[in-house]
Amino acid sequence: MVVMAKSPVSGLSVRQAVDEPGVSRLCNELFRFRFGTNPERESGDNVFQLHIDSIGQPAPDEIWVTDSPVSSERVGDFAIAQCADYLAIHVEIDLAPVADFKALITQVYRELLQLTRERNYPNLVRVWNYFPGINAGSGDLEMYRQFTAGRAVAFGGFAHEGELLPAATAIGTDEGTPLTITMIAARHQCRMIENPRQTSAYKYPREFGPSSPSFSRAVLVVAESGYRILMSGTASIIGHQSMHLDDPAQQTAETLRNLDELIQQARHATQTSNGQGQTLTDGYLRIYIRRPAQVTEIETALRDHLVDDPNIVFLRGDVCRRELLLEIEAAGDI
Ligand code: 3EB
Repeated sequence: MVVMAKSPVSGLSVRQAVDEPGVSRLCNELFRFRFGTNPERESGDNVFQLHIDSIGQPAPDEIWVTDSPVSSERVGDFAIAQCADYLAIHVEIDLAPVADFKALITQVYRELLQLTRERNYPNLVRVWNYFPGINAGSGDLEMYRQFTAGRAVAFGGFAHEGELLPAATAIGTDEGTPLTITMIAARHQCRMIENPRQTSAYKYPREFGPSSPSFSRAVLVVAESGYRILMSGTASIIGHQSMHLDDPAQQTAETLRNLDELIQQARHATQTSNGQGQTLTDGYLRIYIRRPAQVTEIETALRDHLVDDPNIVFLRGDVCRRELLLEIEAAGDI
C-alpha cells in the first residue's frame, strides 16, 4: 500500500513489516517501532525501540509511512525523523539515577515541545509514554501522577479547552526499562476527537491526581481514503469511573464500545465514511495486558466483538490505574 494524499497535506499511515527488514523498506518510511526488552538487531536513526514484550507471537515492526521524502538524524538523546508534514521524535532515558521524576518529565517534554516549534511542526498528533513502576508509590506520589503533573507543567496548565492535545498512551513497562517517549507532530492543524461516553481526560476530577492528564481521546490525520484516526490508549472507563473490576472480558467489551464511539464521532465530525460500515480500513490494534495469563480470555472477548479483522499485537504492560487489566490503542482509516 502506498499512501497518496488527496489534499496537499501528505498522508500518514501505518503497516506491519511482512518481509525481512530491507526488502519492504520504502524510501518514505518515516520511522518504525521495534518491540522488545532485549533488542537484538542494529537500529538506525528512525528505528524506535519500545522496551515492551509481546505476548505470544513476536510483534513485527510497526512501520509508519508517508508520501513525501524523509530525513532522519540524531540530536543529543533524540532520534528525529521528518518529512514535509510530520516530525517524529524518539527518546530513551535511563531512570536509574533519577531523583525527581516529575521534574525530569517536565524537562523532557519541554525539550520535545521546543523541537516541534523550532522545526515548525507545532501541532501535536500522537505521543507514546513508557516507563517502569507506573503504579509504584501511593496517592499523589504515584509514578503515573508524578508523570501527569510533570507533563502538565510543560503543557503550561491543566485545562486545554479548544487547544490541540495529542492522542496518547501511557503504559508501565518492566523494571529496568528506560523512560521511552515517542512524539509525532504535524505542520498542519489536525483534528482532536473526544468521547461523549467518557469525561475528557484533561477534565478528570481531583481524585485522580493534582493535574489532569494532557491528552485527547483521538486525533485525525489525512490519509489515502480521507482520514486516519489515531486513538489514544483506551480502557474500561465510563465518565471517569473504571468499570467491570476483575473482569477482563467485560473490560475488553467496554473498551471496544469506547473505541467504536470514537470512530462514530470522527465520522460525524468529518462527514466521511470509508463505505465499510462500522469497520476501519487498515485497522491496527495494540493491546496492553497487565496479567499475561488473561490473554486468552481477552483475545476471545475481542474476537467475539470485532466485526473486522485488524492487525492485533498483544503486549505486556501496566495500565495507569491499578484496577484496569487492559488498555487498547487503535488506528485505522475511517
Ligand atoms: C484513561 O482513559 C486511561 O496519561 O497519557 C490512557 C491514555 C490513559 C493516555 C496518558 C492515560 C494516558 O484515563 C489512561
